[in-house]
Amino acid sequence: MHLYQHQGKAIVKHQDVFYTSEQWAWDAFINRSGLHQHILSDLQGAEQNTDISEINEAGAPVISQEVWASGVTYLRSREARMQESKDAGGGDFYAKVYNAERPELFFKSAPYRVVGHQQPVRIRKDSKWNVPEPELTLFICSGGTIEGYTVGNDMSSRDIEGENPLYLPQAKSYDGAAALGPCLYVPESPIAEDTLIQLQITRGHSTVFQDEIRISRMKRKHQELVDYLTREMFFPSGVYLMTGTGIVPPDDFTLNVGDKVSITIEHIGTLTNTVSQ
Ligand code: DO4
Ligand code: MG
Repeated sequence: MHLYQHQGKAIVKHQDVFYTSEQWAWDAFINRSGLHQHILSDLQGAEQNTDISEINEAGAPVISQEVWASGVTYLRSREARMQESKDAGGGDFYAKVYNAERPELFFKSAPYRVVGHQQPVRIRKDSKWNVPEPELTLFICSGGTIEGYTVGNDMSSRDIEGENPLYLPQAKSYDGAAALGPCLYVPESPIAEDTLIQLQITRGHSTVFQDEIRISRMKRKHQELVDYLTREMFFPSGVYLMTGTGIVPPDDFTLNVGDKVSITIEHIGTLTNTVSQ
């Protein structure tokens, strides 16, 4: 089933039927262990709705949830970071974290900075080298279990990140740097290991970059990332965790204002954002 956030309430799409209820305040509705089963029982008393116009106005599937992110979980990300930071002597850090037991986890966004499907993502005015990072994003409830998935874009300023690894928070966190959507996918069992992630960047009428990768290429298990994230932190309304990128455009590529970034993850949907400044 797919959950859309509209004006703070959840709309459920299940077997091509939409369900709504005034009772379904987003934070409380999604923050339950065994969410899929809970929703199946909620649907019994809910109103069926054939008017799907509200879906087009759905916001990011976030009200009070922080967004965290994982780094260097795919070989391609390790290679790209080593290359961009080699002059700063930062390359070794990325090789080490790729192989270390402890993953790289960083704070990506407060909920009020997250943008949804069809809203603009931003590139920083003080950066000249920017890329989107298409990432499967986990939803973990306050009990610490993975309850759903969404599509994430971890917008990144590669020149700032490459200048010094200590600049990572500035390369990763700014207004419009985190996009999530278009919905929260809540399956009965964990998402398939061969799930495909696709990225397409269009400029005017041309595709200027596209690539794809399966989540089976990720070095770490989802549960491993979640265990580290929740070791010493409690998230009262649950939390989103981006799982890292396996797609990085070549080093001569940077996003331009006006580019359209579309990220599709099988079973979930497509998150599309236009780049602004
Ligand atoms: O270590 C820097 C950031 C890594 C990252 O965002 C990724 O691998 O997706
Ligand atoms: Mg990333």
